[in-house]
Amino acid sequence: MSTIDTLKDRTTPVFSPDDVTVIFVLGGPGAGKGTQCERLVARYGFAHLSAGDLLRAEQNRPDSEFGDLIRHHIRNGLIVPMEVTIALLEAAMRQILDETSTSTDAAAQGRKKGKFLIDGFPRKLDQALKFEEAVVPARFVLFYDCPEAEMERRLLERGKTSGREDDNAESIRKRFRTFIDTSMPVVDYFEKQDRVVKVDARLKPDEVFAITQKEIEKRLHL
Ligand code: UP5
Ligand code: MG
Repeated sequence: MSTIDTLKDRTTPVFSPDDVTVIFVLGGPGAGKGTQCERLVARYGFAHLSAGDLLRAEQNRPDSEFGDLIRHHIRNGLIVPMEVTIALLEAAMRQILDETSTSTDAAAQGRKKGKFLIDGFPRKLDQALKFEEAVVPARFVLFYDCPEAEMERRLLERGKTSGREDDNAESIRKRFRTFIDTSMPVVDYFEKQDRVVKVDARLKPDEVFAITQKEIEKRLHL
């Protein structure tokens, strides 16, 4: 991942917000970020980049030098050093932007226009600052607000079949702690800039999506 070497010193964004629209999708573990992103992709043709999914894929890549580091952090609900995550996100964005797909379906059109949902990132303030400085500033944050008891219920239920190494009671507890201590300050940071769209994530998936659609359409003039 050559981006890692250049990221540290880079102080201007590699992508222009004129060409690339980024929405950060945040919320606690199990709040429903992935579920809602899937629907947004189907409806509006966003490209969906889940930081967690990208890290899990890198962890499982046989030649990766970061496999053990990522596994350790994910199992313990810790935040992987930002250089790794930002490099993965930037590479995935570049690949999508470079795609010369001739497909005319909505998803491909959206990807060509560079509309990205960045799911589960930034979850630490240094990541937020660096991404906006060196990759591209985000338009706003979509924040799925859900009580811990409901998130726990969902994750334990999913854990019966997901195979995710962090869907167990102990990892879930650690993920919640990190979310409160480290990730909520990111939401507060954007909130102070009036850049947070808060959605009640306790409702049924369809209801959460209806609210999400209203907010997205208003802000992006869709
Ligand atoms: N479900 C969803 N919506 C529902 C609803 N409205 N009502 C009832 N059930 C609902 O949903 C979770 C479960 O709930 C599913 O079974 C779903 O059907 C149901 P999902 O949409 O998957 O929720 P999501 O918020 O995406 O939960 P996820 O577990 O993915 O959240 P995390 O934020 O914990 O996981 P992520 O993959 O983003 O990160 C994992 C780890 O990677 C982190 O803990 C960290 O160690 C590492 N990481 C970094 O280090 N840096 C990063 O930048 C990102 C991740
Ligand atoms: Mg997810």
